Amino acid sequence: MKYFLFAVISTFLFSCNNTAPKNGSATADTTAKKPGVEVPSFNKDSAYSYVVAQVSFGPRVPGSKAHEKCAAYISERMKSWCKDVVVQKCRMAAFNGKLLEGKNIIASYKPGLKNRIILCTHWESRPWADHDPDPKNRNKPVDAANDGASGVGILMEVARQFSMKEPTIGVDLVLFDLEDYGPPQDQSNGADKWWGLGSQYWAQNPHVKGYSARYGILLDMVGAAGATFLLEGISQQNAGDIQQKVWDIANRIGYSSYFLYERGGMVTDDHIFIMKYLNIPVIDLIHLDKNTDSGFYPYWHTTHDNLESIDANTLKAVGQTLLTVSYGEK
Ligand code: AHN
Ligand code: ZN
Repeated sequence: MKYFLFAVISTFLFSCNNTAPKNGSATADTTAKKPGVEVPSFNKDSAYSYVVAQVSFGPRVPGSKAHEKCAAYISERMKSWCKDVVVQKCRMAAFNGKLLEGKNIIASYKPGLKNRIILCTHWESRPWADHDPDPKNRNKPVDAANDGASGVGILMEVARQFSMKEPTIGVDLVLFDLEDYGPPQDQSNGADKWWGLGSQYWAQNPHVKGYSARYGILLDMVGAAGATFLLEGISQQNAGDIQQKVWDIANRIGYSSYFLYERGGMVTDDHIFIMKYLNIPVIDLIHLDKNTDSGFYPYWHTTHDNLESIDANTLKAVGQTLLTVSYGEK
């Protein structure tokens, strides 16, 4: 677990959390019904096709043609499903002195409502596969089918579902740029600030003045075959009640093999900046694995993070859970 960084953020709220499942006998019922709430079926083939489309541009590395084309693709599709889309441009300095041009893409449903939640992920690719087992590959960019495209594919299908049936509450789908441009070696404490540059910008300059939301769910590496979502530590400390609710819903609707009630490490990710600057509790729904050196999904920051590692059934488990959470909120 040596790559986990321990963020010290003094403004975090604390909440008590009991991680025991409320119902240990979740069934394979994927109709996803809560009394009185009809939840549409998340289309996994649709989500998968959006992952394929992104990956087909090539690695979406900041500054590249693929990055520019993919931003246009995502924002055009989102505009077709949502009338309130903002493409927020930002310029951020990277750890290596480079100035990066970023685009955060925000689709807002019922923007006038104060009662709202955030569903977010990052869309761009890491420029270096610095954890590839083969040293020759470590300067190559990452396809980022999982660490990038998977979360976006899911949120695009969520947007398409919302276009057919709006949730009761407001929802912001926020696709961050410039998440994955952190320094190539493990530089332990102090390197946190070089990750999540797009979310740092948005959290300090939200697309709406005085922006707030009840809570957020961040997706990170949510498409691999056999993914395991452990209870990420910073989320547990600061948004334990949200984490419990999401895990309970996932388990209730049949996804207990993905959503494990097992504590994972603490991850420096976009959620910490939303909590720090906007004081909104956010959980990280992230593929963690205790059996890898990194603690992450086995192909994390390698050239093997490509389409072959993606399974539409994992997209379904996460997407159906997000729809059930969203339509269940009053
Ligand atoms: C660190 O490696 C410090 N954080 C991982 C955040 C991340 C990168 N998630 C996906 N890619
Ligand atoms: Zn990454």
